Amino acid sequence: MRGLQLSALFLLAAAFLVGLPSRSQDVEADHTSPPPPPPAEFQQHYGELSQKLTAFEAQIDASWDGSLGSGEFAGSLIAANGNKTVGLLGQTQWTRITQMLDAYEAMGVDLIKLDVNYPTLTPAFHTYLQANDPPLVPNYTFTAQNFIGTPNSFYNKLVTEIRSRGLGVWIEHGTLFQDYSPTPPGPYFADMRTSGVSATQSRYTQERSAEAAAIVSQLQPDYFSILEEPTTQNDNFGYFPGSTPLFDPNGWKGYVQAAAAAIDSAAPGSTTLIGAGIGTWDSTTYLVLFAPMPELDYFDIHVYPLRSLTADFLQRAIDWADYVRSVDPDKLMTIGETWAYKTTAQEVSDELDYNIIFGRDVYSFWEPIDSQLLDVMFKLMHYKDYTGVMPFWAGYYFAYLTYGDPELEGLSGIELLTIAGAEAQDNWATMTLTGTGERFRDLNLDADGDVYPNAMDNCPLWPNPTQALPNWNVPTGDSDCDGYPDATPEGLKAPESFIGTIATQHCSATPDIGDEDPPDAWPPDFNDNQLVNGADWLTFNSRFGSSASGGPPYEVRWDLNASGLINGADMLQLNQYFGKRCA
Ligand SMILES: [Ca+2]
Ligand SMILES: [Ca+2]
Ligand SMILES: [Ca+2]
Ligand SMILES: [Ca+2]
Repeated sequence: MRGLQLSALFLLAAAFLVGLPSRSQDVEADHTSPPPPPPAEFQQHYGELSQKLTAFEAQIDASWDGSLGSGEFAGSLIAANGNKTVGLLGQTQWTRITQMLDAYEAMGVDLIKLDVNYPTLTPAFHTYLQANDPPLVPNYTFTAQNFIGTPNSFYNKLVTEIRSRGLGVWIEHGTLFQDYSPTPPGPYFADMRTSGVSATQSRYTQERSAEAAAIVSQLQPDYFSILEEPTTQNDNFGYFPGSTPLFDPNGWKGYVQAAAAAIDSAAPGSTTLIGAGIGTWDSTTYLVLFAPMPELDYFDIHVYPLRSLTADFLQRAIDWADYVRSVDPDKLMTIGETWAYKTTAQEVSDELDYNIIFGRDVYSFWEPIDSQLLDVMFKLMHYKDYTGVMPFWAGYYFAYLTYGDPELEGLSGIELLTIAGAEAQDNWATMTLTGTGERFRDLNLDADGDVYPNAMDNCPLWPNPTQALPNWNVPTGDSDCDGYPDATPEGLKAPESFIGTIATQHCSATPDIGDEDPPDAWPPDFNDNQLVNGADWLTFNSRFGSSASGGPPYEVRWDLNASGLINGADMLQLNQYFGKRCA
């Protein structure tokens, strides 16, 4: 199904997300206002995606017990996209990369994923480029050591930088895209193919597995994906006469074995987890071949289209995890790339115009879909115990464009991506997030340290590692779950912002009476002894009947319903807490 090779082109387009000047500096990213509704042109698309995500999320909710595994989201380091090759080497790009790492750290991300593309690390490729006068940067020195091999080589330096921040490293090894790299590999691959299928396979295996060995032995990533999307690798390499691909599925299995052996030999005793995998649109032949391989610590999937007319690609993320573990119970599962692909099921089943499809992602009206995909991926990760999940199109954490903006009229998908990418770059430098970026952050940050990230914690500012609630009613908007909302009244309850208590603290620090300076933490506990009883009730006596308009002894601290009066209605609120303790 040709349409489903699209994800390869997602990678390609990512090359355009970084390092290019903004062509339209006055196009504003829409990161403050709520996203607009989908325009008529995309209502069908939006409706199908929303319906599919909602149904799948409900399916997980019905089966998952809500407990969290060890899985974590990875930040997609698009600033260092491997297709940039020599474009990665300058100081300007280094600044962008470190700014993106700064942003990820602030968003609570602990694992960074990057792609490295064959033949960027292969000396013979650089020799070929030099001998064939390619359109490269002036004064460029043709050597693979620009990228790996010394402490100042780009990838050595990058991994050192990531490690120095205490972040994990996940590297996926792919193949450069023919037409979209500043060091086009097409002629090099064509030259290789002239030696015939068998000799080409041998040389490809030797060169690429040497790169894999260098990556693992020198960079020591936590995860190394030897291979993903094998059909994309065939496309990128180009075909022999008669449309013969570089490898068939068994040939790719042989490549994975050869690369794993080269890694073992170069990095004996390495603790890097080794994986390989396929897109959920790829043939299950690969699944059956790879699942039992002892060389692989993990099986990886890419998830882009949600469904076609005949296939449910999200469901495969459940089914394939179950299948792999039925074959090898010790095998880990990862999702190396995902994003919701903005198409109808009909379009996925038909041929697609990639340039048009890419351009769709840029609009802010998709924000609820992108955010919901993140929620779904979080739940799927913990439900099926995926150890790592990387949402791919990280630029949309930082900027979207506005649909209908006249400045964007008539632009191609790639042009739209370029503009959105430049906006994103500016915004990650200043830590400006879209709603999607805020959701990603809140799915990573765990403010109260109880393992549940803020977005999935029923009490984000009260440590409750079992998610058990206190034995009183918790209104909406009550982050510390002390019974009073943070900032917006709920029923008869004034918010803590009105009462003057601490909206981020559930309970007083000690059980001693009156030993803590105001403000109090728990509204019904007036003497900060972690207990609501008659002593708290008695504090009303001297203020009873006072009003805001009449002045003292009125104090907002006792006006628990914000009525402007301190009376029986406020005292009655203590009933539901009477005799109860906070902790
Ligand atoms: Ca938490
Ligand atoms: Ca909590
Ligand atoms: Ca409080
Ligand atoms: Ca008390």
